[in-house]
Amino acid sequence: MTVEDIRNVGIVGHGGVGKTILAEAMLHSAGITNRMGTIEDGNTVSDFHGQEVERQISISTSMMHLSWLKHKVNLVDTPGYMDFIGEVYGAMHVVDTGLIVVDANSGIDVGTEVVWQYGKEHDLSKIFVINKLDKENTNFDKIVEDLRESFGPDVIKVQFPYNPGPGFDGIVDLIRCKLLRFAKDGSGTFTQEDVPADVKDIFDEARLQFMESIIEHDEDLMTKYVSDEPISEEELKKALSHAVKHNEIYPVLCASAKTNVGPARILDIVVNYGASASDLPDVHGTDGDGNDVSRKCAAGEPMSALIFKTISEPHVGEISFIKVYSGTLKVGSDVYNAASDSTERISTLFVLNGKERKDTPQIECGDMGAIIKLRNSHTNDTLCDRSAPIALTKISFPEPVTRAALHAVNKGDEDKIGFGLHALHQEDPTFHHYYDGELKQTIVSGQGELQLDIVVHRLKKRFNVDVELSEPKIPYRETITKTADFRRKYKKQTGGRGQYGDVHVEIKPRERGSGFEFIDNIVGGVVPSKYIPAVEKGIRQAMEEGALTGSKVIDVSARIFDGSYHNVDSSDMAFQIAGAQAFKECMRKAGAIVLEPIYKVDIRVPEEYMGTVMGDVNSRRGKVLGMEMAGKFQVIRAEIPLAELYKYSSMLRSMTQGRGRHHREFSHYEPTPRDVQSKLMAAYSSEDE
Ligand SMILES: Nc1nc2c(ncn2[C@@H]2O[C@H](COP(=O)(O)OP(=O)(O)OP(=O)(O)O)[C@@H](O)[C@H]2O)c(=O)[nH]1
Ligand SMILES: [Mg+2]
Repeated sequence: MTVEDIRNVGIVGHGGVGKTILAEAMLHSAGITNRMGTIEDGNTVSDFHGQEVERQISISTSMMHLSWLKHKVNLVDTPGYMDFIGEVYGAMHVVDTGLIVVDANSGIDVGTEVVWQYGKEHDLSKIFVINKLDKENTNFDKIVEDLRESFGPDVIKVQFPYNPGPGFDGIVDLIRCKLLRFAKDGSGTFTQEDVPADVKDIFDEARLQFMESIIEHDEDLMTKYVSDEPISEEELKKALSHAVKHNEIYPVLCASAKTNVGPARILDIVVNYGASASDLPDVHGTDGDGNDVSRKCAAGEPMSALIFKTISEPHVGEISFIKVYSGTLKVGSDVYNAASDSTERISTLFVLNGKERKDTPQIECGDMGAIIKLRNSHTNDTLCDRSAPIALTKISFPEPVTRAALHAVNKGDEDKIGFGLHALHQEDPTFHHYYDGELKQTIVSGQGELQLDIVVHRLKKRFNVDVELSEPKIPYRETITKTADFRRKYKKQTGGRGQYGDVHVEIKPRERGSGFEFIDNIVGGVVPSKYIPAVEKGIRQAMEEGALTGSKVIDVSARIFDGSYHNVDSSDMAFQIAGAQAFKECMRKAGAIVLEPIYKVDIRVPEEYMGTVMGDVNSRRGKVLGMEMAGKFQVIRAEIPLAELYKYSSMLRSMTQGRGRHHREFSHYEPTPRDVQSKLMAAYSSEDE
């Protein structure tokens, strides 16, 4: 196989639209399997992990491959749940075509938008598949209209269903100008008939629109068209292929994956019109000195390959999924990883069909596969020729939208947990963990609660440790509302040398977000300048633990303007203590309040859920800042206290039947309402006792 004969196809889209079953149908059509598995029986090629079978959703990207019309097609089935969006971004980073699957009942969903957007930013060639056309109440034309409205007029209908609904078996194909009639036995084969008379008018109109869209994207054809010269089918097909490969036209195709109506023809179109890696621009990266370098997808180039995903399998260890971008990756070779500055011996290469692995001696550029037992290489690392080092452009992963505190169930497991968390982060860079010294908790964060649950499950299964998740503490702050001053004379006379430090300190509120300011207003050396840093240090120490809730004090200015010292007894220590105590006393008089972190939250939901979601934002003490339409969605921009955002992504999912999505970002600190402050103070004083 040369690179032109390979198609790397990512199957992407909203949750539950039928991506895994579409892959299943394609594998069956290509003779890879004897029969199609089902989600309900948990026996699909792609969803083979225990948790996938149990929960009946995809969690992990799977790789499969088949041969079609003398081409090799690599299928990369991705999860649709937003919790696993990192998997999708990884896959979309390396494939050449994105098959965006849309449910014929629900149409465009937040997941459709997300993958469209990512594909658009990365210049990925895209084909839409409207699936589940065997269901009642579908409206193919309306969905195509919505797609064009949301994603532009270059979305074009290349097929339409002849008899959608139960019994669906006919697709009118605007390339072949035929009705394709699919076998009822689920084999995926089809025969051709003339376009039936009852849809002839619809066909004529659709075909004209289809032709015109292609012609618009090709100057030569355009010239011919306006001067009424004939355009051959061959010319039209060539122009279509060029436009699809170069991301200028986005065909819409039909399927009922479950009954295997359509997938075979989708494969035809992917092979005949879809991009191979050689159609894409050269890939970029940086060399050892940080200079921009590029690689052509050609056999003669130095080898480069990107690890876009890692999984860990019992009895096997780490499996790294890769795409080779240039040159050839060979078993027995030594490759270089610039990120870890290490050399790895390639002992085994695989091609995969779900969990089934087959050894292969080499993987050519433009092809994909897997490596086992790399020691120092992780997701997003590049493997390359040592003589031509390159770190390819990395997959950019989204910021976390959920956080939780993680605790060991059994004492003494902390080291094992730390090790496990680190390994899980290297596998899945959208999962983060750190120990928060302020909150004294291990905080884990990611793209959703389900992702965090899976982490807990993996820690148990692979690292044999029990952990629990709970609501994490909130990093509250304290500040003051009034100016106050206090003079503290710290004096101790013990046997030998005594202690003496005397400071008069004034504190003032500062603007929110402006931080701490220390002012030295001592005149005439009443406190010698050598002790001033100790006073500041004492104040800063006192600010670490405010009096109300033990939280950090922020946005205060502290000014020392008077005091005294003792020739023998004064010391840094004495002034530090005096400074800290003076500050604490000032705080008591300065109308201290508790501040809480407020997050800026963007919530995207289909319009029908807007009322529910807005009501819920209000009940979370949120402030709605604005609303706008974005395609089919309403975007609500709000500010919500972090304390009210625990498990928000799950709540939003259940409020919107999985059709809402949110982003969050820290905004600022704000005073807590009085009742919240009282509760926090009560909790702190009982904790103190
Ligand atoms: N009627 C009908 N049901 C389908 C079709 N394709 C898939 N389904 C069903 O839809 C459900 C979800 O299918 P999956 O293939 O798991 O969907 P998915 O997009 O892979 O889901 P995630 O990976 O979890 O996002 C299953 O119950 C399938 O049997 C179809 O063409 N017609
Ligand atoms: Mg799936």
